[in-house]
Amino acid sequence: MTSFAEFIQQQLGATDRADLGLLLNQFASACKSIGNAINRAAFTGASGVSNTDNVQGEHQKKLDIISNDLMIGWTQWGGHAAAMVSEELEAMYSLPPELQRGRYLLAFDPLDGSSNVDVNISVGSIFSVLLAPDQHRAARAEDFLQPGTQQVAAGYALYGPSTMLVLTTGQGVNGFTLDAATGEFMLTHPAMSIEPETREFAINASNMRHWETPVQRYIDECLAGKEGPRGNNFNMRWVASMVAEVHRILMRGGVFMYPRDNRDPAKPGKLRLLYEANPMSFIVEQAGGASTTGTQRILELQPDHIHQRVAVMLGSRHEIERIVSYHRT
Ligand code: P6P
Repeated sequence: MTSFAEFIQQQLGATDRADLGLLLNQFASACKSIGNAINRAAFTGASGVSNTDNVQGEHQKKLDIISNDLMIGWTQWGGHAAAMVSEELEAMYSLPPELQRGRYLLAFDPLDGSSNVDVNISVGSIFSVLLAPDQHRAARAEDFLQPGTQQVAAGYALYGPSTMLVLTTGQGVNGFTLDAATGEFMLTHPAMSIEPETREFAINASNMRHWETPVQRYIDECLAGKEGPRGNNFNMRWVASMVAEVHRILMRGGVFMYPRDNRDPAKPGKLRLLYEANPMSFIVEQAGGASTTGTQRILELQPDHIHQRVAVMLGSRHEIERIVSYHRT
């Protein structure tokens, strides 16, 4: 069975992006450390909340901060990172001056779904990699404001019943499972692809009264079941952990929706574009799925802020096409 390091060597070793392969190995090490910190939190006192909020105004868990520190610590030393953006940091993270900078911009959510971590429900880490536009100068925050189509790699770790790493470098999607006996991520899910059809959707139904009409119509039709216009019964899931939802969709199809709602017209959605929507959209499209705001392909959006939020509807292509058609009528 192929290890993550062997796979990266095969996929990138003989290309002009061997340095990206080294960086991805550092991401893999960071995810192993984060998974270990989560698994041992009950013994180390790392459970529970810190007394701080992040830029999103969310109460930070101690593990949010620990995961952020681990993600930075593992990736900043290798000489491949130009700068970083994290859900947990308001400003762009510039590398300490004594460290060698590389050509890759890293954007990540170090612990996604962390509201689940203290109740032992799956959480994850999400990362996105872009090329720095000018490698002859220190990176600036505006360098991160590239459409998702510019990503050179994206991936997530899922800390669930098993710890997995799922990755794309633009050549399909591959899944790796951590072998605790060796500490290696092993290629267990090659060439992952999303079923174009599905009868399963994921949305936080408690927000129903705030949804816009096309979303309300789509969900109502799913809920109407066999007797309704879809002529089929549908199933619903909501884990409140995007990584877990996207992984389920990769494994058995489905639709994940976090639409904009009419509570705050200035707020186009909850999820963040640079380190949640874009990496997950890259992965989903590489696996044959689709990802939209309802009216625009997410990967084509031009970001205007490093913590910009966006509506997200992604998954099985035929269902996403239906949702987009409802936004046109
Ligand atoms: P809600 C986690 O905070 C997250 O960013 C995603 O992982 C998840 O899908 C969503 O928010 C959950 O949001 O409003 O249901 O708690």
